[in-house]
Amino acid sequence: MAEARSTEQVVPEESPGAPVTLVPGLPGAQPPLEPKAPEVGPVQEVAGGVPAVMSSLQHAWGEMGPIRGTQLLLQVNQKDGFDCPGCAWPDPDAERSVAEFCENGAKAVAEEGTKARVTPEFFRQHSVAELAQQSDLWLGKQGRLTHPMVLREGSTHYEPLTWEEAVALVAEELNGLGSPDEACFYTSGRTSNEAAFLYQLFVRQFGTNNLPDCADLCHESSGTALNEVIGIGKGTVKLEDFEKAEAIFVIGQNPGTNHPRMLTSLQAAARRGCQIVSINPLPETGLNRFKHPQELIQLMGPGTAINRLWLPVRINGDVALLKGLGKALLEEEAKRPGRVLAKDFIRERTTGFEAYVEALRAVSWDEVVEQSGVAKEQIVAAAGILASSERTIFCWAMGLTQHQNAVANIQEIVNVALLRGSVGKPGAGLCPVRGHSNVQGDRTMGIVEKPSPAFLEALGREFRFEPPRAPGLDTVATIRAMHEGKVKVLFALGGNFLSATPDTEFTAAALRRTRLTAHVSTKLNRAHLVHGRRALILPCLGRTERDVRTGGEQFVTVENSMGVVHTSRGAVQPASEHLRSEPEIVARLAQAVLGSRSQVEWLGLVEDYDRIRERISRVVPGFERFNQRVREPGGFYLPNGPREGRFTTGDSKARFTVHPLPRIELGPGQLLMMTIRSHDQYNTTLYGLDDRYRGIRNGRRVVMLNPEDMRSLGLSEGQVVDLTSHFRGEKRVARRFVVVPYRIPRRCAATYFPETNVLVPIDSYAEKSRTPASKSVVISVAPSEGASG
Ligand SMILES: Nc1nc2c(c(=O)[nH]1)N[C@H]1C(S)=C(S)[C@@H](COP(=O)(O)OP(=O)(O)OC[C@H]3O[C@@H](n4cnc5c(=O)[nH]c(N)nc54)[C@H](O)[C@@H]3O)O[C@H]1N2
Ligand SMILES: Nc1nc2c(c(=O)[nH]1)N[C@H]1C(S)=C(S)[C@@H](COP(=O)(O)OP(=O)(O)OC[C@H]3O[C@@H](n4cnc5c(=O)[nH]c(N)nc54)[C@H](O)[C@@H]3O)O[C@H]1N2
Ligand SMILES: [Mo]
Repeated sequence: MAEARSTEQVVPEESPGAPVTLVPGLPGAQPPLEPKAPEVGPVQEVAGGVPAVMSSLQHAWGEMGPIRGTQLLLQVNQKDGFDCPGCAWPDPDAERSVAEFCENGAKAVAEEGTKARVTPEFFRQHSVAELAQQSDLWLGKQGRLTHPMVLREGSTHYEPLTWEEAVALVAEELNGLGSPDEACFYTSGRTSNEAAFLYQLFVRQFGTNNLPDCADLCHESSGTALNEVIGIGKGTVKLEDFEKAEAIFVIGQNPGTNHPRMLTSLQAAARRGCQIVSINPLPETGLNRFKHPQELIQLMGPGTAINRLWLPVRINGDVALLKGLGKALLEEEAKRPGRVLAKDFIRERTTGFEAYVEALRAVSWDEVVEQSGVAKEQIVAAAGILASSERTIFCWAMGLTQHQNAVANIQEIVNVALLRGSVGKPGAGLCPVRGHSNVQGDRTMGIVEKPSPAFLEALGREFRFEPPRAPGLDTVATIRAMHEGKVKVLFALGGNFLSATPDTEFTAAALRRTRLTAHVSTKLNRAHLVHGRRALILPCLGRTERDVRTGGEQFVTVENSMGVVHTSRGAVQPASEHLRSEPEIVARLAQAVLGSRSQVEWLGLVEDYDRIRERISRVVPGFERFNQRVREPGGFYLPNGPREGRFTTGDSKARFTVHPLPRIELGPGQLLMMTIRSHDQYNTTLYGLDDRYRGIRNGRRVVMLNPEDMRSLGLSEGQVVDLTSHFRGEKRVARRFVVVPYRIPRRCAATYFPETNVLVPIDSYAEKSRTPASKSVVISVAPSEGASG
């Protein structure tokens, strides 16, 4: 790599809100510095409650007005309404309340339903360079995109163009490539099943499997891990299992902020005596106490205690901790033979038990305690809860999937679950809690760079073509290939490719080397401002909006975190008459790019989405009679062998696996940093600048540190520091973060994404799943250069 790897930001002294840029003359790729230091107050003890209600209404009414705001909120997650564009947490199968949303769902709806508009006039007034100086919050608050826009070569401003011109431009670039593999087609997880299915069909007919997606940055580690050991890359529980569980482990997940509706299930469980254990470096508020914003009586009282036990694991200490749980269960079994391990289950339904036990014996308690940072008594207490529970659910999210040893993390959870026979029976199982509302469905529809031969076979048969067999590029590989000039066109169906991916300056340089970057988007974001030789913004309908075709008013379908496929139907007028639905955009593109090379009736398919679903039903297993079944209220469950007690591995057995204890060497003064979400963001979209539960307001450039570490590093509260990441001799710097003392284990640090993505090295990713290790960044902290405090 000849590339200069320092990401030192050029910051003019006199203006703290100034753009951050590496390359003079080019717009900054990172969010600008903040004009003021954030305010830091006490951590909140209770999640939900009146503040959550107030915040929901503030966002909904503020962006949409009281009438439209209320109208939209009443449609969220109703059986005939639209699927919340927030998270992928499922809706109850049976009765739903009139208000089936949460504070952060309300924010997500407000963000899309806003009355503000980004029009051609807006782009005439603001150059790309000017826009790049604005904060992410400001960019989002400008409102919904209304027209297709193009940034021509050498131009400073986006200009409007017609859909015909836009589609022709993409066709010209794609058809001008030396090979179809010189283009990559990214997907973000809000894309519906119908759009995703057409999109992958188009891409494969074009001739490549280059389908990177946001799952690569997210739960890919879970999919890879589970596929290997239970035979399906998805979770095994249903929502109703939460009503039967005797214990629930919540590992590396912050549901109070990212899946608030999960707190409803956890609260109900806690009230009937289910024991909830959280494994997390931080004492996340949602796992502490919860007042349901929809229960008026609750709002007065102290709320429900959620956690029975909190294990403050060190960042990436989970393999050690989970091995500790395994050891404690074995020791308990030795004391009470036949009472702890699920002997019959292990003998009949699993392989690899002996090797696993042997490996556990080879690890000492000292190592477990040292590496996990958790005392033996606490681990034994958690094992006690496991041993006394006949039905245990294990939930996890990004705290486990974004490490170099992420696949091992998840397989160690499976090991512990198998010891107790806790997979494939009611009230028990494995529950990777997904992020984007249809990220799981997109994968099911074939958005994957390494498709199975069976899938390609079925696709080729149905559409009478020969799909490409060579594996395509995932997200990290796409960035590398653009950087090396091998990929020349990046097309993105949703998302924010610049700010969601690791190594911001490296990714920016990669994007700038392309011939075309094109984004199908609802809102303006930084990926529109760091672009190829030409750039396109293609504005689309959102979930909340009516989608009327010649075949009548349409709905789309999505798959939630628990494998339920259901409908989503828009409720309000589109933000602009120039918006097109995602399926239509894909169809028009395919028509223009493929022309007579494709036999597919592209434009006919999108006049009535039943036609797309009909084709899906003939290609994707589990979607038989799709159109009929999805019209049943609440939708239908996809088949899931392990859930039904049938492991779909080659030998029908679940696998115990053995993993070494990971060792991340920290040099003197170095810390391990996780990049996490605040309460006021949806990935790269900022709803506001507060992280209410963690007591941080009006700013995001903070670094949370243990007070003891602050002392030993000579840092004080409120001090302005620079963060440097260290990876294989490379250094990356992010400037001007404010030190916040926090209850976090020693030698650990927490910052918000995407501000610190600049520190996540492009080559630091999980083994096998290649998910960026954005929760294991080795950093050092030093007083900011040129900062007076
Ligand atoms: N409001 C809102 N909702 C969202 C999102 C959003 O941005 N905003 N994003 C959506 C998406 S795409 C996703 S994937 C999910 C993300 O949902 P989460 O996974 O909850 O998101 P993060 O903020 O990344 O939180 C990770 C949690 O893991 C902990 N953690 C970090 N490192 C470790 C570790 O090494 N071990 C353990 N045990 N814990 C660790 C952190 O302290 C934090 O509590 O949420 C979805 N829902
Ligand atoms: N450092 C660090 N990096 C991370 C993470 C982390 O924890 N730490 N988390 C990772 C995770 S889990 C994920 S999932 C990724 C997220 O990565 P992405 O999915 O790429 O990013 P988002 O911020 O969710 O995308 C927001 C944009 O999507 C567009 N959008 C919104 N709704 C729609 C729609 O209905 N249709 C279309 N076409 N566009 C729409 C809007 O224009 C908006 O600006 O980020 C990852 N990056
Ligand atoms: Mo995600």
